[in-house]
Amino acid sequence: MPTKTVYSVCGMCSVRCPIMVEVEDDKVRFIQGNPHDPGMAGGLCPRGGAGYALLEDHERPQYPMIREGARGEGKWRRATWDEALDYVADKLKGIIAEHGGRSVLWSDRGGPFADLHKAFMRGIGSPNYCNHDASCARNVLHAAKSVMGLGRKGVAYDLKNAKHIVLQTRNLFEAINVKEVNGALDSLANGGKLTVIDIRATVSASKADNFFMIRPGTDYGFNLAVIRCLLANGLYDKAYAERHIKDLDRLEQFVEPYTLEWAEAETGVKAADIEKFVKELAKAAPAVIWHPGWMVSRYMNSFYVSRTAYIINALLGSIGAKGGLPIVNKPKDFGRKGLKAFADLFPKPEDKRADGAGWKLKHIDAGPGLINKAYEAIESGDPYPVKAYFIHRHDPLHALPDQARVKKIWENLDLIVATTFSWSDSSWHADVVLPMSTYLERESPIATKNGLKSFFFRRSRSVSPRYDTRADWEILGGLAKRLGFPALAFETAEDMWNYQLQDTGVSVEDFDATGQVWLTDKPKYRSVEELSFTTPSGKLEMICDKLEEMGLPSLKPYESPASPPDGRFRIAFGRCALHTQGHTVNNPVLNEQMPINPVWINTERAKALGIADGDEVELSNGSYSARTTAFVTNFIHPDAAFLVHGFGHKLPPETRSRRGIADQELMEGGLSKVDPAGGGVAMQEHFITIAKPSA
Ligand SMILES: Nc1nc2c(c(=O)[nH]1)N[C@H]1C(S)=C(S)[C@@H](COP(=O)(O)OP(=O)(O)OC[C@H]3O[C@@H](n4cnc5c(=O)[nH]c(N)nc54)[C@H](O)[C@@H]3O)O[C@H]1N2
Ligand SMILES: Nc1nc2c(c(=O)[nH]1)N[C@H]1C(S)=C(S)[C@@H](COP(=O)(O)OP(=O)(O)OC[C@H]3O[C@@H](n4cnc5c(=O)[nH]c(N)nc54)[C@H](O)[C@@H]3O)O[C@H]1N2
Ligand code: SF4
Ligand SMILES: [Mo]
Repeated sequence: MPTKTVYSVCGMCSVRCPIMVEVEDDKVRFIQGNPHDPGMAGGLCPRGGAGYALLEDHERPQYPMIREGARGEGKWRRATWDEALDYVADKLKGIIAEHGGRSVLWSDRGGPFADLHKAFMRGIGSPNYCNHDASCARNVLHAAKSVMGLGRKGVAYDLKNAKHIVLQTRNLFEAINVKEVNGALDSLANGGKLTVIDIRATVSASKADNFFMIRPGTDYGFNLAVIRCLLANGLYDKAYAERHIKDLDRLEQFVEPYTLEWAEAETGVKAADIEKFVKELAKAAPAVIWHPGWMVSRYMNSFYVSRTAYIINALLGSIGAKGGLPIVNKPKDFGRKGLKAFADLFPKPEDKRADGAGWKLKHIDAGPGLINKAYEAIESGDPYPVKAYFIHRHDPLHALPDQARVKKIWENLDLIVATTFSWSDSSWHADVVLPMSTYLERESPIATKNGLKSFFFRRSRSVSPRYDTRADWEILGGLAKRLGFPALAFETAEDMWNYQLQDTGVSVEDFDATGQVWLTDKPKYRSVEELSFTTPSGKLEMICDKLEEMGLPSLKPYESPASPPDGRFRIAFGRCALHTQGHTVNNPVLNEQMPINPVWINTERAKALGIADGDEVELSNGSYSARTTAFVTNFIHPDAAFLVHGFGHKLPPETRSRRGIADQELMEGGLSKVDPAGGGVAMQEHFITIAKPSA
């Protein structure tokens, strides 16, 4: 029998599902989805279930460490927490005295707990808080803003009530968010349709009514043809468009050349199939979700793929609609007060951001900026020197292309501090490693999940730390105290939570029963009449002035992507259900189930190269090559070579994760290939060879 049931929050990926942890004698016995949350239905994904193996893994950083040898050499000195925090604080004080608070850069993985990190940066006096998103969803965010004014999280995906879900560059059933999976399954069970547009057949495709295997990089052309088909055939929602869409006539003129026949030649999807599909959409409207994508740092025009996805949703009247993309509610929409932000403790720094977001790059959201652009500032010293870097829950050396170039850029830094709970290329290359307790051994700040219904949720400590590790609020509090802004140093987790909860009418004890506090019983939808958008015109904008002012077209003429030259393949990548990015490959339970990432190759292409399923193959971009096994299949487009991201680790402390290929290593010069409108790094603009190794 468990002696304790703890309601908490999963930390095996950035989704952060609510969980229930059964604990006996300070050991985790079982983890499941929080049964009190209707969206979870008690379920969990395989990675969430494997959390206990992370907790007990001795191959993770166990105590604070200070570098002794050269960066990345792996010579460390064990330090006490006081020593390590004093070391970081002293170094920082020197750097700040010489270059100012603005010379400190931070990057993390974003998410609901980032308020604490932003406050820490404000305490230091730096505007340079960045997250990982330039290599994830920045193009989607900027596309959303360019059409709706709202960010991508300003609308929800009402999957459960959708009558037709379109997944374009989105593998919902393997790139998992448990509640989204459950919502989509509910839709399918109720007769909803699913269309998948992908370069390969995924688990999502296996459940689809329509699966379109598209030529890699042609999605923008596909979408333009869909828009033309909707408009030319009067299949769009005219009353909605009249009320909410601005410059529809300019859109209509622009899409004129993009016929279905043109799209067939360009994308490889039959004109008649696209037409049938568009008619199905019009029939299901407005309960349609055309997913604008999640990981779309892929092409130089990925921003326009997402932007046209939002435009299609607008034409179907699904932005704001039940079963479509309803507007997300915040606590104030339910007459409630939100959490008090830690960032409110300190004034907003006046300096401009080093990455240029919001001023040099006026169309780029200043919030978390662009980490790759911040690196350019480290390199050039323009607009000012950047000398210290906190890498928190982020592995940029693995998440961005051009590892060698990034390391070179980092040579300009006087201090690199990594806070992490598992080893990563980046923490191995740091000057100081501050090991964090895993999510099962620490509390986090209370966070808000906004949606059709909003709620607060709390991560509690399930068990005591196995090693000499600390929670992030303890680490940052320790530094804040030493750096002279003790307001961020909370003595206990309760003190931190009480700060956040002031004036909300909610108390810390209210979380004890289920880990969550819902701010309403009923979901709130807005009627078509009630909808308004935060664009300058208050409408959904087909022409976005902010882009135009930067010399970037709102409606960009389509350019055909290059086909792979000289028998090469276009590199493509994505997720699998068993791993999270680069940080679960060494997890003993998950590694046992999937220790390597085979490369997907089309059967005909493989045959021509003499490659059989399961053969060892060598992938090369000319200057870098690595080996893995081949997965030969009809279910991938002949132009593409697909790898699950996250493999190919070479770190000494990790013994299980050496197999497979690091896809990012094959993207030479990739740090500078960036979608100019959306800011996302364009990681699939690279070609590689595949061959049987000669020896
Ligand atoms: N080539 C290529 N590049 C990619 C991708 C790809 O598919 N291919 N995917 C992109 C995408 S979608 C993303 S989101 C990024 C992800 O990039 P990252 O955010 O860098 O990836 P992760 O491996 O999830 O996490 C990085 C580190 O954070 C640590 N960590 C995880 N959780 C916590 C925590 O709660 N606290 C602390 N302190 N540390 C933690 C882990 O130990 C890990 O070392 O990579 C992007 N880059
Ligand atoms: N299990 C698991 N779940 C996760 C994560 C994880 O690491 N593991 N990470 C989380 C994170 S950080 C993110 S960002 C999301 C990512 O969620 P998704 O973006 O849905 O996941 P991906 O697998 O990166 O990419 C989706 C699909 O895009 C396809 N694709 C590649 N090129 C093209 C193209 O040119 N056109 C089209 N139409 N499709 C293409 C790939 O084949 C892939 O199936 O997943 C989240 N959930
Ligand atoms: S999707 Fe899986 S790994 Fe991610 S938070 Fe949810 S249960 Fe954990
Ligand atoms: Mo991501």
